[in-house]
Amino acid sequence: MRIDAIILRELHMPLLHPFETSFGVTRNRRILLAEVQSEGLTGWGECTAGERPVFSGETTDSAWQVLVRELGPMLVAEFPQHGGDCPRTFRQVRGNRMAKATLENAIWDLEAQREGISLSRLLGGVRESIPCGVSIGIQSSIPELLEIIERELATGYQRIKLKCKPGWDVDVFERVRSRWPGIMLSCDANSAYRLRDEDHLVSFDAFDMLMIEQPLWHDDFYFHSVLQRRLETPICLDESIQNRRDALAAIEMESCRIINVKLGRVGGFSEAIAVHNAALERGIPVWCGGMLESGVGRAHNIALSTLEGFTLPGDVSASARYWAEDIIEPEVLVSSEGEIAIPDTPGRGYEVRRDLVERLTVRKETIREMALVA
Ligand code: OSB
Ligand code: MG
Repeated sequence: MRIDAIILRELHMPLLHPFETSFGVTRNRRILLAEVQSEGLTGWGECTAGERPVFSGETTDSAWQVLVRELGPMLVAEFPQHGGDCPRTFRQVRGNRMAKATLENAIWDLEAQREGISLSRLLGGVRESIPCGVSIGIQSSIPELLEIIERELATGYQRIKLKCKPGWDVDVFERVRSRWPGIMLSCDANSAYRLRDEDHLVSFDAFDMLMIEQPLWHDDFYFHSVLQRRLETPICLDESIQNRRDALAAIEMESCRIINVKLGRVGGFSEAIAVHNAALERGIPVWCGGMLESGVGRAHNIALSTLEGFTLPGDVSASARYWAEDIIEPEVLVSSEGEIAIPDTPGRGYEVRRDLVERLTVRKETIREMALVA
């Protein structure tokens, strides 16, 4: 495919509710979108980097720089036939996986449109609907949290994930479990604990959770394997898994029994599929994580979640949990059974609302192939 232009945009989108994790509070998202124009078609990609380098080292600003100076020019200089060609196009650039995923995922969207099939089908998806869970941030009081859980369960969500940190853990779990003994429950520490907390973490076993997500360091496998030997509850790795080799190492070392796959964190659809395949071959269930995405990233997460190994409910939930107005049409809707139906129109399956995107845009830059000067 000839790439005619890449248009980068930064959008300011206030979250409906502040989202608090062990590393801080997010109130306003700075969403970076890439629109890739090719032969009359338009593919869209979203960068999942945060506003600050606290989940990963990348940020909206760092990704913008790398896209404008490095990845954008590399992509327009080539004629990628497939989304799967992008890792080779970008191979010179180290790291910056969220920036890379922004463009790679847009090329997959374009490819699906060119082939006239849904993105899910192009990826090899097998599901017509996907099971959904919610990730609930740290609240200022337990009663407030209980009210939110009650509402999410009434909406139909199949799994409740509680963000936790020292001081917001066992007391919270106790109250939640005594009120809802049977729900599918998990927690996510985003690396808030250390080895000295080992006995404390072992006490989480009392709450019969589906998993404990990323309790220790963001870049660790070994100490998670030491902890997993003492825990009955499966550990799920998020931050630690940056590619297929990491997944293999973590599985081999028994650092985890479940893997969270995030498109941005692993660098795009190609590597996400590779992580999924490695886990599936070894009997390790995976699920799709979320990064407070707008509709574009959400559409990609939905397509990814249709792969065979995504057997657990993901953090892929309705647009209305995050935004007063999402930038796609239709919005992402979740059924009363806690499922999202997979669209079967060509490409990502959700239209981008250009008028709204334009209104939310605070910066814009177009990358084209450099004109040859005679
Ligand atoms: O660790 O899964 C995480 C949000 C931002 C950064 C990291 C994480 C999260 C979430 C939110 O848990 C998931 C969502 O998009 O709802
Ligand atoms: Mg996580």
